[in-house]
Amino acid sequence: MSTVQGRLRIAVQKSGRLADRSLDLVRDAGLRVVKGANDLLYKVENYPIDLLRVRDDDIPTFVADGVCDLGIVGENVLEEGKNGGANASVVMPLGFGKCTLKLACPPMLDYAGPASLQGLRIATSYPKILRRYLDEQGIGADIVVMRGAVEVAPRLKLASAICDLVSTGATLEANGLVAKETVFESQAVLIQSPVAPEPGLQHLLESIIERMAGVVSSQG
Ligand code: PRT
Ligand code: ZN
Repeated sequence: MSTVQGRLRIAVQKSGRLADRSLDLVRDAGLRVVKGANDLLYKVENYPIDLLRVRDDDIPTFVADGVCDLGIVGENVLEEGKNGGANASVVMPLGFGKCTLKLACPPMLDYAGPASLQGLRIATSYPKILRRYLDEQGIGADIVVMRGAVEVAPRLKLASAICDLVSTGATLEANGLVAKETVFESQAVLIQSPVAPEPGLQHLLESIIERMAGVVSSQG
C-alpha cells in the first residue's frame, strides 16, 4: 500500500532537462499544481495528489518501492537503475527528453567498428547499459565511471572513448569527438509502481494515466 494515506504521489524531476515538460504534462492532464509547504512537495488542488520533486536518479527507486505511485523519468536513468528487485514498469513514452546514448571517440582513434574498443578504457555515467552492450558485442573493455564531464575524458587521457548522451551533438563536436555507435535510445517515460495504491485511489490513478495518454497522443 502507498505510504501516504489518501493521496497519490507522482515523482518528477525537481530541476533539470525534464522538469518543465514534466510539470506541463501534469498540468495539461488537468491537475492544478500549487506549491506546498516546502520545495520538495507540490500539491494538486483539485485531486488528492502530491508531486514529489527530486533528483531524477531517485525516481525509479521511489516508484519501485511504492513511495510514489507514478514517476516521470528518462528511460536511460530507469534502465541504468534496474536491479534484481521489483522494478517500476513503463506505462508509456512521453515524446520529450529524447536523446541517444552513444559511443564516441577522437578521430585519431583507428575505429573500424565496436571491436576496435577491445581492451580500451571507455568513460561513461552509464556503466550498466554500456557493459550490457559490450557483452552483447563480445567486447572486453574497461569502464571508467564519471558522474559528469564525460566528454573531457579522452582529452585528459582518462579514457580512449566515451559513452554519453547526445541530443544535438554540439557537445561532442566542441570536444572534438565523433559519434560511432548507438548504445541506447531514450526519452522521458511515465513509470508506474508495482505496489498498488490503496483501493480508494486506484480509479484516480487509472484516470490520471488515461488523461496523460490523451495529452501525449494529442501532441504526437
Ligand atoms: O539533478 P538531476 O540529477 O535531477 O539531473 P541530471 O543532471 O542528472 O539530468 P539532466 O537534467 O541533465 O537530464 C535529465 C534527463 O534528460 C536525462 O536523464 C536524459 O533522459 C534527458 N536528456 C535529453 C539529456 C539530454 N537530452 C542531453 N543532451 N540528458 C543529458 N544531456 C547532456 C549529455 O549528457 C551531454 O553532456 O547534454 C550533453 C549533450 O547534449 P548535446 O545537445 O550537446 O548533444
Ligand atoms: Zn541525475
